[in-house]
Amino acid sequence: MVAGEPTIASAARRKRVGVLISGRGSNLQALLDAAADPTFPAEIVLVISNRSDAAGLARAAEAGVPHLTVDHRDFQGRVDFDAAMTAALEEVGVEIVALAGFMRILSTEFVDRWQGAMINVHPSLLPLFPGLDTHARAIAEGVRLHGCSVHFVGHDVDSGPIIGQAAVAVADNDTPDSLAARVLAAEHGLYPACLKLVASGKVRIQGNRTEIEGAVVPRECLFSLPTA
Ligand code: DQB
Ligand code: GRF
Repeated sequence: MVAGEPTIASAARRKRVGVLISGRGSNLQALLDAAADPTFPAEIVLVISNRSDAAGLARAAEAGVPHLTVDHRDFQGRVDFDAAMTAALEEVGVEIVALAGFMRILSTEFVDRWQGAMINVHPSLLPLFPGLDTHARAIAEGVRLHGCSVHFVGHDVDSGPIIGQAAVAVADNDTPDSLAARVLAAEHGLYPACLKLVASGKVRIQGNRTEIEGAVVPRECLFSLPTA
């Protein structure tokens, strides 16, 4: 430290994040927007899409973030495809992988390599409704609360310790699309908030649960009890 220079409190180096996408990239956009703040503890250093036509690639370009397509069809199998992604992520020193609408199931090898350092946003209140078509299934099951989860990626699809969740009320006249739109807006708030916690080293994995350092949990209930 140089005498006379101002010191910046807790100016820890920002964690280097790689984002994997397959499509629209609205969650990628939420992460890019959050990381545009220099005090955010993570920076997006690489975006990888398995599809060259993913709209999210243009969002990365617009934000000036390096981006590339790793097309799964160019590889013999999942392990080779995943190894190419790991190589690209390692080449730029990625420390945290964030899945954002990435639609390929990841191999055991890839999950092991990024164990505890890979997060995903899923459009349901896990462990309800893993997999696809979550909004239609939530409506079919008649739940009054639906929402989204951010979790560490485990070996089983949409499994792994949950970091945070956001709940959305289901209306009688919701369609899968109308419900998806409100859940998506919740995802855009939840995902950057969870990445911030992970990147600042505040999230500890304890078996299938997480513990958040310094967490003050709100005690209110969120009722979803429609009134006439
Ligand atoms: C996803 C969950 C399911 C799918 C995609 C993404 C899915 O079923 N896609 C159609 C099949 C495509 C294919 O053949 O690959 N959520 N990998 C592991 N664990 C996860 C989560 C996602 C993607 C890959 C996980 C994942 O929790 N091992 C994102
Ligand atoms: C989101 O609903 C996310 O939860 C799910 O895939 C969708 C991706 O949307 N995993 P986008 O590409 O981020 O707009």
